[in-house]
Amino acid sequence: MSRRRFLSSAPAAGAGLAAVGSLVEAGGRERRQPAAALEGKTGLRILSERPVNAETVVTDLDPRRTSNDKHFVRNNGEVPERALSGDLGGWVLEVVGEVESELRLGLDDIRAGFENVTASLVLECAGNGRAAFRPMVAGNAWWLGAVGCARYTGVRLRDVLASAGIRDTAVYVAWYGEDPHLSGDAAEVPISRGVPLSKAMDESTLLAWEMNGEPLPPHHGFPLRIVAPGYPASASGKWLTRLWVRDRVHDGPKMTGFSYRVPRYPVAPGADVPEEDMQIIGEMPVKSLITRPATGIQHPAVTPLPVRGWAWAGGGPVHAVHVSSDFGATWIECRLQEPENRFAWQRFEATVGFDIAGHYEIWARATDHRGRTQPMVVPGWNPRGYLNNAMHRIAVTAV
Ligand SMILES: Nc1nc2c(c(=O)[nH]1)N[C@H]1C(S)=C(S)[C@@H](COP(=O)(O)O)O[C@H]1N2
Ligand SMILES: [Mo]
Repeated sequence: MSRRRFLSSAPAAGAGLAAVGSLVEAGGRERRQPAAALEGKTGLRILSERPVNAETVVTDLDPRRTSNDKHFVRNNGEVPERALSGDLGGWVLEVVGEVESELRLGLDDIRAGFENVTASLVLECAGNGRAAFRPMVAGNAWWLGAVGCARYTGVRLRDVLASAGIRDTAVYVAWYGEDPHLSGDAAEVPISRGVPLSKAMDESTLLAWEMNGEPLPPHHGFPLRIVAPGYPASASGKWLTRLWVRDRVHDGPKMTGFSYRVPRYPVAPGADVPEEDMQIIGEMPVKSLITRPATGIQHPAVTPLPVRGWAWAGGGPVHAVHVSSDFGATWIECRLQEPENRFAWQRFEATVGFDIAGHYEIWARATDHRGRTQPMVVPGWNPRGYLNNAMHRIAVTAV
């Protein structure tokens, strides 16, 4: 049976999940399915195969660093031929626009020309958690797993920009990649986003060629990508060919309209928001995930249960994480580790106990350095379902 037939005979990815009204993760309902388009990937939950969109199962996010085979994939177009073949021939990165001297750099020029940096960095799709919005919204029905923390090696974007010489007129740094548009029309660009100059100049914003010690895998942007941690992962351009330093906010495909933008003011669920009232998403909100235990487990009521996971925030370190095993009536402060480096996620751990056998939920709630915590319910409905940082809840049966 062909891959296409196999997939079309399967139920729509995410359909079962989207039907789950509760925020409790649907234990046992996960669909893990191999697909030829996801070679090099194992056990991801596939949302679509063309373009490839696949998320990580939450318990697979337990290791400190998300491995290349488990990291979520969010593609807007096709994977470029070059990324599949690994052929660098003819590849250059152009740096153009509001710079003193435009650059054309090969990968060796970049590696040898600037200080090399290695850091563990969280990338989270702004649409992570979209499946829980009601009314439902269009787009990939990400549940919890469109996030990962991998170790990237590259150079600082700011060093490359500085070598080109940034003009006073520069306000935004836009990128273009070589991923073909799904239409097959070479003139069309699937996505071209960017970051404000201040974010481009942040020491943690990288041009990376390595992910967890290996060349960037085909799905993750070979040969070079931006990693702009803290911002929606859509800002982190893959398969780079060109950086365009701009004198205005970039207006490439998926920068404008409703893409990666939210209303400037809180709107009612289902509201019809005028396009001019939408603004670009910047720093991602504080969030956490319980990676152990798995939701749905049975656990002896007399034995304390260790709980752990990761917490992160787009604007700085996480200040505290609390867990509750009584629907939020009482909270325990977790042990919280320092991040491995800026924009790496932070390990939290706690031990919860159960008085009597029965059904429990464990909730986790992180607080950022400004004192903002995760909401208990799905926050701020918006037309495309971005920025759902509701607390993660898992179910445990104490027996
Ligand atoms: N060239 C290019 N860059 C891209 C994309 C894309 O489709 N093409 N998708 C963006 C989006 S929406 C996300 S969430 C991240 C996903 O990165 P990952 O697939 O490595 O997890 O890449 C971003 N960079
Ligand atoms: Mo994304």
